Amino acid sequence: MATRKQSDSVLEAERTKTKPPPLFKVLLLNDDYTPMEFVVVVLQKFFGMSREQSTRIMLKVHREGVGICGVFPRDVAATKVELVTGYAREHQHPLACVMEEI
Ligand code: TYC
Repeated sequence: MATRKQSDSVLEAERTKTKPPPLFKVLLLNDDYTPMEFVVVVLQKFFGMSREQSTRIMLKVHREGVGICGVFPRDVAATKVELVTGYAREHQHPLACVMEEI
């Protein structure tokens, strides 16, 4: 039927306009107090990195002030930030972990 066909194509046009879900970078920030070894362990424990990759990222943050731990959907990124921040506070370190939309 002509009417149904028309409304179907309107729905289709609206559907194809929906945006993909946003992605977020999770970043570590440098500070003067958190031990290097602690940051390396955080990257291994919460981001599944090898010892070698963790050390590379930790040194990049130490030298440049900031580094990317990974890119995730909003909920996953927010959970990583919470877990890393909680773990750092439990160990009395000021390590800062934040998320930023791409
Ligand atoms: N700058 C710290 C130190 O010299 C090490 C460090 C690296 C801290 C990365 C935080 O995100 C960080 N002990």
